[in-house]
Amino acid sequence: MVSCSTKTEEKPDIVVDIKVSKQGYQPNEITVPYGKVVLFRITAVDEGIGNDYSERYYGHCFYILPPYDVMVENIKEGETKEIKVKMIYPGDFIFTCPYCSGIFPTKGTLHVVKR
Ligand SMILES: [Cu+2]
Repeated sequence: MVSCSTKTEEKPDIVVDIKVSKQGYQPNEITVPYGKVVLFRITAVDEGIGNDYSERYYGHCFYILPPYDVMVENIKEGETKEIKVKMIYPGDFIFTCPYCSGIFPTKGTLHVVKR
């Protein structure tokens, strides 16, 4: 399969733990080095948009906007989901929860810095 995704299966250089709730992301400002592989571990502290797991969407989400364009969906309350991303674009990027960012302040900034 050909993919231009920034998602990777490479070994992570750095681990970043993030909590998400209706209060937003904690931390909501994250700085990582350019060129490295970052393992993001996202824990949902509350039920987000809901805890009906028969629905298409529930819990919270972690979405880094393009050009990264990587998404972790449906993180249940109390659950931790992981994604590895190679930081191939320097600059500042928004991450958000598309499910609930219209209602709650679930938005943050990812700074990818060249050393
Ligand atoms: Cu959410």
